[in-house]
Amino acid sequence: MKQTNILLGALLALLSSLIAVADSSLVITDPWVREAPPGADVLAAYMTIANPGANTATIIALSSPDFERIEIHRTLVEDGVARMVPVESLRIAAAERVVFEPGGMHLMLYNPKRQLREGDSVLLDLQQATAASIRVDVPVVKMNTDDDDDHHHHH
Ligand SMILES: [Cu+2]
Repeated sequence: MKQTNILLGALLALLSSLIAVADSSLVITDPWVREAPPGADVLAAYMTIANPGANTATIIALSSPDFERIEIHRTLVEDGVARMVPVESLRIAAAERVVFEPGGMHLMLYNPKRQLREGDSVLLDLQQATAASIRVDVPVVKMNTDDDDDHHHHH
């Protein structure tokens, strides 16, 4: 009987360590999609993605039932001119976080399949290289035009 308990304890310890390794979930905070004028064929989304795990996480693709295509963009300023550069895959080191914000990194959402207004929400799926994909429910928010620092944002 005592032998059985020891085995059971060892098995439980093994299981919990396996679960700890498999749990490499990213933590998404403050996600929002910026409301665009009616008929816009591209919208931008912002969020903070933190990696509380012990391993580097890599986002290899994003998709959404509400958009045809999603790209990760970095904003580069060269000679005073801002331009957007697609990022093929996004690596987030252990205990690091990546901030997507107006004027910086952002998600580019192409060809919305419905009109999106403030108060709506969209689903985004973040596909990871070595972990399950993450589904995020993202509200559509109207950005205050007074602090519009995103005027370069034309395609
Ligand atoms: Cu962009």
